[in-house]
Amino acid sequence: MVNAQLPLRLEVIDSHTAGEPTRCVLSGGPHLGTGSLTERLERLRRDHDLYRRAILCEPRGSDVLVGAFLLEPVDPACAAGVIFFNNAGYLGMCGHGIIGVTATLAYRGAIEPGEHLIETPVGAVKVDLRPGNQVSCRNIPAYRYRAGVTVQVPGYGAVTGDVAWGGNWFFLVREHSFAAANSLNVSQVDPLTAFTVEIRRALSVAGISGADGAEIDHIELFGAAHNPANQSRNFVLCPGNAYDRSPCGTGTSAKMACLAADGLLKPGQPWKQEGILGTVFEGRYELEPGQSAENRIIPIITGSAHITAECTLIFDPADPFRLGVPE
Ligand code: PYC
Repeated sequence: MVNAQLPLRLEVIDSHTAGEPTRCVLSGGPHLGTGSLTERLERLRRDHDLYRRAILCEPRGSDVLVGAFLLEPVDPACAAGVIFFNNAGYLGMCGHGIIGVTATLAYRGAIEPGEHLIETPVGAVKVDLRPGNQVSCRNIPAYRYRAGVTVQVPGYGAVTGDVAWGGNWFFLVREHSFAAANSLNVSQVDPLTAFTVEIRRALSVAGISGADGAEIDHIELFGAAHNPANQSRNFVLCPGNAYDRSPCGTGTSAKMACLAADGLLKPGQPWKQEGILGTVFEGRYELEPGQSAENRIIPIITGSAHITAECTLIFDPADPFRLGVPE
């Protein structure tokens, strides 16, 4: 780790999507060379992880922030490439983040309303920017990997859920005591976090993973929507133990993949997913030619973002926490 490589200043734009913040790094990030975004992500993780911590961790950032490095895309048809990161590591895709990045590109005058492709390490997504920073994102394919998996969670008992991919790996739980008590409320985030952290630990101990042994790093609980206009409410635990303030774009994608696999949601049918703050992502899905809803779906997630800051991060060489508070 070469600390001298961190610049003195970095330009960022902050936004929030349905309450969940995104910090977009416009320039001055590490030189990651050429190659696919997956290759560049590996270089970032291996050689330049100090950027992630310095930009996102305390005292400059917080556990809640998701970062987005803007990069040159490989495919010239794409408007930008992006690698998402958080206090714990890197994300394949990020639904609220891609909406925030799209709003940021529009704020900078880099894109006009209409359709654009944005490259991520897990594939290109298509965004449709409309007035008011309303963005629909045609996500990468989502699918349910395993249905009805039961895990023994110490202190809580048996918990059953589905394992699904929506751009990140999720364990999705419908039946739990918080649903019965109708308490997917912001006042309950401490017990909800404690419960979901234990579920994630239990999945890891039991060797329950996504495809190819991938870690299930997001846990999603469902309950009744508070607003009858919506279909469901969720609580989502993110990898670094923060909870998603938005309804989680990749989590809503994973949810629709499970509903589609169970025959409970048809192509084109709207799914309004309420998050823990009551904000909403509107989802629907399409099928690729030759695919059935049991295999994989193409989720389309709509939400809107607001720009909250345009600023310069300063990395004072004399600052003992220049690289973030050590974990
Ligand atoms: O919206 O996909 C999402 C997301 C993932 C983690 C935080 N937000």
